[in-house]
Amino acid sequence: MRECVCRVVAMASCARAVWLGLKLLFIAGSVSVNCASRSDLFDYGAQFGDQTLQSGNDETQQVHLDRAVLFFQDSFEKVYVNTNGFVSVANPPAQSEYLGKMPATFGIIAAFLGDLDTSDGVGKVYFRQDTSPELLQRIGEQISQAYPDESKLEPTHAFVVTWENVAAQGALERGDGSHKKRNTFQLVLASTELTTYAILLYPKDEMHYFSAPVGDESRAIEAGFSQGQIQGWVWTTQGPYYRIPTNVQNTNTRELTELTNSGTRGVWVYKIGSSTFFTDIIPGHVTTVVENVFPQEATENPEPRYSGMGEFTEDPPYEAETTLPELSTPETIPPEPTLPETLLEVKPVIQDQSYLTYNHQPPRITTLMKSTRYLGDPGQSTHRW
Ligand SMILES: [Ca+2]
Repeated sequence: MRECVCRVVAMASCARAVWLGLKLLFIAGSVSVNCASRSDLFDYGAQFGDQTLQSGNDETQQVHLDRAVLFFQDSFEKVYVNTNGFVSVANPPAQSEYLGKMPATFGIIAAFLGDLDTSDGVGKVYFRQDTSPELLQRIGEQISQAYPDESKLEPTHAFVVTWENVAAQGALERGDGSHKKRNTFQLVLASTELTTYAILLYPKDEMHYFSAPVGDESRAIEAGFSQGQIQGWVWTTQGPYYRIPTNVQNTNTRELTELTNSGTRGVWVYKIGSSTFFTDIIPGHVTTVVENVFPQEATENPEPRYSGMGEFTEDPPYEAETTLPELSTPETIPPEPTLPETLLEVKPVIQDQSYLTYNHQPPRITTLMKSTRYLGDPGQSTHRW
């Protein structure tokens, strides 16, 4: 009898261990699943009608838009796509004039601003205007998810720019393996008649560096919206600058892939311009992510981590990738194994006349017996019945 109970306890322990292992596996998977991946990017590439920016270290392409974009309180019918991770509303100067000098003196939407390079032809920069209903619907849903308290948005025009597998300048020549570090990210400008939004997507598994050279230094990548210089009647002033993702100075740009303001890690949504009164960038409101694989409480963005510029120079290790959520005892106990040995012990007990006297229901008795055996106390079980 005691041997049978030991076998049952061992089987239960084994099942519990397997359950814990599976839960750990799923939790680890859910952390990765809930970050944006390349498949979360909006469609791009030649098959979707994209144009390709000329390969190079500092290439710019002017694009005439079918519908003007609104940036802060101004309207622009032309934008400029550049190798170095940005779209601007004015023709940008040579990269030496603005790299490492944000906020720029010209209007710029900097998705991932640094000295990037597509000279080897491996990295590419795609862009297109798109008004297909399917794309606009998906964009509208993404924006509405970021502003749940506002009415459903229905954009009428989208400008999609994708930097695919772009390397940092100099990485191709250094020969230290850093040329294998390539980033893929995307910027979408979506407009209605009254408002323009920017969606920025940073797939975690496609982002492998967060610094780039400026002169002899390695500097952190910058991201943000800068209105540029504003010409007044008497003098020129520098317009507002909003730092992506959370407008905090010296933000660790790795947070671009880990946090969110739209409900999906690595996806950021901002209202960047309006034809009506507009004073500053308005970020999305949804900083929580609902875990989909295992039902868990939503996780909230931690307080922004501050760090000095020096920390960015060698891409410090990022601990979040190896830190898993704390495990707790599973809420659901694994199914009890079948207990043929236990049922054999029940037979003489059921024949006891005391059972008939109290008119207990057999299924309940069986359940109680099995439960008692499962707790591993054979002495109490046989004594009671
Ligand atoms: Ca460059």
